[in-house]
Amino acid sequence: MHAHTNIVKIVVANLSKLYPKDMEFPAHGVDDMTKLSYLHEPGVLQNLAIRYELSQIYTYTGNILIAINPFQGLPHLYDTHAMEKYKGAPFGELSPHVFAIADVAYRDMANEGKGNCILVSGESGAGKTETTKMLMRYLAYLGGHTVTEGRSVEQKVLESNPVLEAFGNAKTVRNNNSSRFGKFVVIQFDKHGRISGAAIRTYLLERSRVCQISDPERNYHCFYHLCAAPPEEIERYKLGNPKSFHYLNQSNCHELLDVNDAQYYLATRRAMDIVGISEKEQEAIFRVVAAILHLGNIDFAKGEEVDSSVLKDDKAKFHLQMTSELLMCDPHALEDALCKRVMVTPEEVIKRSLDPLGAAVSRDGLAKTIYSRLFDWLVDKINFSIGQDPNSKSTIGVLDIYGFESFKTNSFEQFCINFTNEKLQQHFNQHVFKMEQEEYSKEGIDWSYIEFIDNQDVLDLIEKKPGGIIALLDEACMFPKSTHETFSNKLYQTFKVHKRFIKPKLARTDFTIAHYAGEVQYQSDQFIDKNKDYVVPEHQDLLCASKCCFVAGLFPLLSEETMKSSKFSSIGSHFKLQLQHLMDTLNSTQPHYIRCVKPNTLLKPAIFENANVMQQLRSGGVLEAIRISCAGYPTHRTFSEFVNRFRVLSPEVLTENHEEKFVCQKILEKLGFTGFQIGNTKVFLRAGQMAELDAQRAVVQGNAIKIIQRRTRTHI
Ligand code: AOV
Ligand code: MG
Repeated sequence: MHAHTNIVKIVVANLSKLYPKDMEFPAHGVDDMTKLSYLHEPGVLQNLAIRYELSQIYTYTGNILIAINPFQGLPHLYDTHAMEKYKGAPFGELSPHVFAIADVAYRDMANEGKGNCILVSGESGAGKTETTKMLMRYLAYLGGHTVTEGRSVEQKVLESNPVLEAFGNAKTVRNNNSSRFGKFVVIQFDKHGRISGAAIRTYLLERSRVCQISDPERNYHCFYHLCAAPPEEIERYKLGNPKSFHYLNQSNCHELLDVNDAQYYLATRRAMDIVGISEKEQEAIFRVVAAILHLGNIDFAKGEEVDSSVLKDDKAKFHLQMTSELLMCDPHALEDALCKRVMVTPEEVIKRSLDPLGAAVSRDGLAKTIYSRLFDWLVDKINFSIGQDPNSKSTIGVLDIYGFESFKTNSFEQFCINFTNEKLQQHFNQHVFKMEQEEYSKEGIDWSYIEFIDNQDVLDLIEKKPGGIIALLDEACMFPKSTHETFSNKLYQTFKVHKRFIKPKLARTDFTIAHYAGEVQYQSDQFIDKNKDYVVPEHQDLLCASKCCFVAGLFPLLSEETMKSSKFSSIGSHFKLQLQHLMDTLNSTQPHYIRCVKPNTLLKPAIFENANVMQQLRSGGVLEAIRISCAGYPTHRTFSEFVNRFRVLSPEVLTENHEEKFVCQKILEKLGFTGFQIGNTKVFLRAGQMAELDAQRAVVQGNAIKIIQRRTRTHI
């Protein structure tokens, strides 16, 4: 076919699938979706795609920021110059940016003395953690100190990130630096708007990764960092190539492209210095990390007695020796703790042997416990070192959780991660749709209801008490004869007709949940084990007796009572409670939302996969959010808040001693605003109007200051 041949292609389409093209669509797209003349999926998608091609990764939807992962460094976007520009700039005046969101949160916090929070959501690899770090950097810039000696609070807050990432992030199929824990950082400010403290709360670290990884994922970064440490350290800890350790060589991926583990090791140590972890503590931390690697190499073989186990060979003996040296505990006691179990019967105490498989499970359990205690220690230490300000009422919380995940095999960890995302999605729904529209009707303003997809039914399925999946799992854990088969059958029976629960065809123990972001099929075989929060008493005794006070400190002596009570403690229920506390905290603050979008699954720059992006926008309720921002009133203020803030714009209205409601109306009319509504107790403003009012207020106040200055000068 010749290139110049005109090809006429006829496409037959259903009329309902045709959307009008916006003829006035600007070549560069629009920076706020509410400015689109037609609101439909193709238009929204096209706008994002055009902007992404021009490296405009941020776009507003009213007050919500959509951030599309650039998968490449854009340093100019985040440098000091950019921070200076955004400081105090009216919202919407400059191009959309994370800094603008942080700036609004900071000003709301300062003006109204209220708690604010910034919630960053999106699927795994969408850019939540990077976005959170930018937010924290900007808040540190706004509320920072000039410190002459020692470390400032904000430096410690910022440097907590690399430390926690080294120990809590890992490469997964979805993201090379995937957060395997949730994090909520509350930054506290004094009455001058200066950072006066901070508190870091973390949520459920993925423990199984410590001893079980699959290709091409990696274990936690810190293990590889340590294997790339300077030679003296390698020699001291008898480390070497990651390939020689069972906990690392289950996957063939040991190195990451563009990541130099040796440099990261040094950077982590430096960050530890800054957050206030002493040299001695750092030595102990990495000694424990090394011990875990050696522990993983202790292999077992069948012993002479039936169902018993012994160390497999000389190699296993060497690693046992190394582990006990590094943890400073008795090697025989360590061997016993791994290979034997103490059984207490009413008559006597018997030591029972474990078979090689049982011993390996015991070993892995020990590794997971040590690691998660180490992680908790780090968080406590950082919090202690940063310090909290008990008097601060002005706070900004920044939430960075693990994003929605769906892998080939999904276990209890994915279940908890996706449960977290459901909770956050519900918070978004509640604020953006439910509460917003309830407020409209309560205040009696003109409004026609906008529908959205409520995910309350998924949450009921997971967390309802009694009868939800977590409750049924707890029951299964308490009943000694349960297996994953009985647990799965119970689920199948209970949720036979649940809209969000599916028994996959051919599956015998798998179950599928229709999450807000898509269906995920879970393998139930390890749910029961993984839900039990249990430390083997022999492990506890062993490490509590360690001669290293750091190690012993990770395993404090338990009270008689806790020792005796064999009541099982449920990870799922505990996690549910933690999330509930988090939601309570969030509900008492003013939220700001950032929705991160992952443009492609290749993790590469400049590739924008339409269907993929559309799916994320749809499931996150972005289109409905645009609709509500276009038609709705994103800003509400009580009459007195409004009058206090904007009286300067029209002082003459006040002199006439009118009702506040009337004053609000007058101020807005005088300035030529239209489209706002006056409710029963509040003023409702359209998108952008608040920023416009603030800008005018700044001008008037600026002039007033100039006049005062001029007057003072003439007096002199
Ligand atoms: P996530 O936090 O949302 O995933 P990250 O924030 O770790 O995702 O982002 C994944 C990767 O995308 C980063 O390592 C960067 O390489 C790149 N990236 C993200 N945002 C930016 C940005 N603004 N500029 C440049 N590169 C960026 V997870 O924690 O897996 O849910 O659990
Ligand atoms: Mg992350």
